[in-house]
Order: sequence, then structure tokens, then C-alpha cells
Amino acid sequence: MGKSAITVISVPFGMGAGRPGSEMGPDHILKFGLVKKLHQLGYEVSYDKRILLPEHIEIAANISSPMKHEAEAIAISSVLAREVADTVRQGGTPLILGGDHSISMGTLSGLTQHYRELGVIWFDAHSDLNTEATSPSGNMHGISLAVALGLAGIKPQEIASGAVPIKPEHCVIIGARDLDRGEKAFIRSCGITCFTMHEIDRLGIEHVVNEALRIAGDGTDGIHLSFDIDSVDPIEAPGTGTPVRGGVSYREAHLALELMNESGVITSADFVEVNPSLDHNNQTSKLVVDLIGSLFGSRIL
Ligand code: B3U
Ligand code: MN
Ligand code: MN
Repeated sequence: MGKSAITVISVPFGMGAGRPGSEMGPDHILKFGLVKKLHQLGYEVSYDKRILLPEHIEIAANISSPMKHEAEAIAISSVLAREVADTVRQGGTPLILGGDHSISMGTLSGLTQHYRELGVIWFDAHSDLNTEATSPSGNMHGISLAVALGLAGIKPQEIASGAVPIKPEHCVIIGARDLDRGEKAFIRSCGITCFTMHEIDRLGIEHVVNEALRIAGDGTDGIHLSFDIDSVDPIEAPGTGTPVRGGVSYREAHLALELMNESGVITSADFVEVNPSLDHNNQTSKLVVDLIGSLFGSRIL
């Protein structure tokens, strides 16, 4: 990441998850010293942007949809997309704090108004590649990457006019270990790269991240990191709604973000799915602050 000003955008929205609590994520991450850490690293930081649901939303977006809170997730994403696009236009680096992972529909729709060939690194225990037709839960956070790729019923252009879909060959998933049947079929057929925990075990996180940076950077004009905290093992990150055992370790997570910082090619990031109501002594919120530090250049020595 370059030393341009960072614009922190809080999105206290949790209706896309199956259980409440992730709407408290941004306030907790800020409370545990994020801004101080970024200042210490030498960045100018603005952190007063907070995306809230508009008072009147088009509830009748699609009444036959099997997805829960679809209209709300689209509405919040539309507002977020506008803020993200404004930030990029003004030369700031957007750092979005969720909230559940459905908000990334907004992040990515906003980014692609500027970055027409955006690369995406999706760090997650899941792939969020269900569609309205394959989702087993009806939860919007499980379809957000499919929406961004233009594969779901909801299209990026409906979230932000002028948005374009991410190309599968520009998209890399890291950390997957809980994939639904429809998601697996899609990953096998579409040209997306997916480094599951199996590949991380075999190849090592350094190799995986370097490959991810190469693939997401090939022919693209920016790289967005979407970091779902459930990618990290629940022993280190218990404060999340859908924990899955066997995740990346504390050190692997830090090394991954340190490598991304060294590469200097990440142009934006979102950190999502922190659920403070499920956390143990705020360890997950504190971990996210430290992980964001690594992404922006914090080092042991
Ligand atoms: N794939 C499942 C579970 C899930 C996805 N994302 C999270 N959980 N956090 C689904 O509901 O689509
Ligand atoms: Mn996710
Ligand atoms: Mn996840």
C-alpha cells in the first residue's frame, strides 16, 4: 500500500448474516485503536464516514427472491458504492470495516466504476459464490462474490450504475474450507483461482499469496483485498458468525498481509464478519486492528 491518505468507511450492517452482531464490528475495531495504529505508521486517516440504511428503501426489489433482507443489503451496498467511488476519485485509499460480507457487493461496485479491470483477493473460509438459486441459507453474505462476478440475479449495475462485473480470471480465493455444492461446481468450471486450506498446507502461505498477487495483478488496474475474519482459525478469531475449524494461523494471516504490503499493489481493502457479541475478551476485534496494521506496513522489527 502506498502512503496516500486512508479513508476508513464504517458499515454497521449485519442483516446479510444468519445471526445478529456483525453490525457492531466497525465501532469495536475503531475502539481498539485502529486509527492510532495507522497514524503511527505515518498515514493521514479520515474515519468519520459511516454508512447507514436509507430511511426509505425499495422493499419490493424482488418479492419472489429466496434471499433474506435482499432489499436492505442492496440499499446499503448502493450507498457504500457511492462513498467508495468518491473516495477513489479524491485519491484516498478506501478501507471499509464491516459488517457482514454482503457489504462487499457495494465495495466492489463502487471500485469498478474507477478500476475497470479490478483484481480481487477474497480471503475467506467460504467462497460466497452461491446464487439465489443455490444458496442453502438465504443469507446475502453467501452470495456477494457471485454478485460481484455478475453470476447472480442481482447485478453490479443495479447496485451502482456504471459498475462492471469482476472477471473470474482476475479473482483469487484464499483460505476456503467450507464450500457448498453449487460453489464447488462453479469454481471448477469458471476460471477463478481457489487456494483452499489444502493448498496452503502443501505450498505454504508465502507461495500462495505471491501467486495470488501475480494472478490478481495480471492485466488489472488495481487489486482489492476482501478479508473475511472467518478465514483465520476460530482459536484466534472466535468472534465471527460462521466459524470453521482448520483456518489460517495467526502468523500465516500476518505474513499474508505483510506480503501484500510489501508488494505495494493493493489499492483498497475491506475487513468483514467481526461479530463482537460472539467474541472472547475482544480478541477478534484486536486481531483485526493488528492485521490491518500489517497490511499497511507494521513490522515486528
Ligand atoms: N455457504 C453458506 C455459508 C456461509 C457463507 N458465508 C458465510 N457462511 N459466512 C451460505 O450461507 O451461503
Ligand atoms: Mn465471506
Ligand atoms: Mn466466511
